[in-house]
Amino acid sequence: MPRCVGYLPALTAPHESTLMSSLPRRTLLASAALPLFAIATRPAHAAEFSLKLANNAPVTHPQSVRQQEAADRIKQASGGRLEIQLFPNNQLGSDTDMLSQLRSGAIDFFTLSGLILSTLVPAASINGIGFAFNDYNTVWKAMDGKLGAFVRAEIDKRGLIAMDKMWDNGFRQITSSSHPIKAPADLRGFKIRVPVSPLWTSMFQALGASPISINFSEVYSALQTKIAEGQENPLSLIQIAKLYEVQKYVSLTSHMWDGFWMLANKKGFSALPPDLQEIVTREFNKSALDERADIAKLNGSVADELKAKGLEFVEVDKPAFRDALKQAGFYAEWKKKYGDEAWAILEGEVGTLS
Ligand code: X2X
Repeated sequence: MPRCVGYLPALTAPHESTLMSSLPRRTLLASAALPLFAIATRPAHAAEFSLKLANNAPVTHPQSVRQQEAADRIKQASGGRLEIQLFPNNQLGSDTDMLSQLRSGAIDFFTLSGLILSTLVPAASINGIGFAFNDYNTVWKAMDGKLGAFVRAEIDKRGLIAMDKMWDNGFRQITSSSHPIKAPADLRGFKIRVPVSPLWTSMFQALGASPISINFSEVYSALQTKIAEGQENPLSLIQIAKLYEVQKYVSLTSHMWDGFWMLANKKGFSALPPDLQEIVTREFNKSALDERADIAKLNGSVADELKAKGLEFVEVDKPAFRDALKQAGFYAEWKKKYGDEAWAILEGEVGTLS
């Protein structure tokens, strides 16, 4: 208090009038200077557009690595005007959460499995039909060709944009912690985690299993705590996400091929100047091809690495799984769901299925 009293009289000292008269000008100067100050302190290279890209893949997965590279090239090619920040590994939530965020515009780009996207765009799961694809040549011919174009047009109707080139996830294989899966009978009552998608649930029900829908963000812990006995994913992901730590056996069923669409919120993407849209499209498509090559390379070595980690590889009666699906009416049911046009495009690429 005494210090305060001592201070205040100084302001009301004889030279008070000088001080007071100078105040309004100083205040004026200060307020006028504020916006200038704000501009001056903005980072020199602040981008004109700052967008968010999210995925469910571990940071070391080729998907995340190649997406970061795309973001770096986009920044460079746009002269720093467009900055894309990558949020990998479910940092922004589960696939289900991120799909909502993409639709609301909270995130701008998101890579999502076509099968999970089918909760919004039913036709988008079509590439996951059991045993439709035998090899990568057929996959890329279809997804870079008529089947992919058909699905992208369906995605477009739902307020999202899918870039031309799909990213590889891979041919999916069944893992188990309880017993080896050799034939469909081994799946009876098997508690298998599947991603959130009607096609996945339907397929494993048709095979006699007890599928449980769980987002990828929860898979490791679901397996660890035995909420699920098994799951199915490509070998590359089983390795990168360390699922071998909580699983004992892997069966090379290759029961479906799964890939990721690079999705954009249509409203947000269309608001970008055309030259930036072109850069983004070009660089994401380029990185998708790089990522496909990475996975192809990984596929050559990953089985040995998984064996070395202690995962036991199981011989399977693959045709028996396909026959079981047929007998359960799986193909007939899904042909009806997709409709004749879509089914004809699929069969045009892979041959007769039903
Ligand atoms: O959720 C999965 O299993 C994953 C990572 O393969 C997909 O994104 C479909």
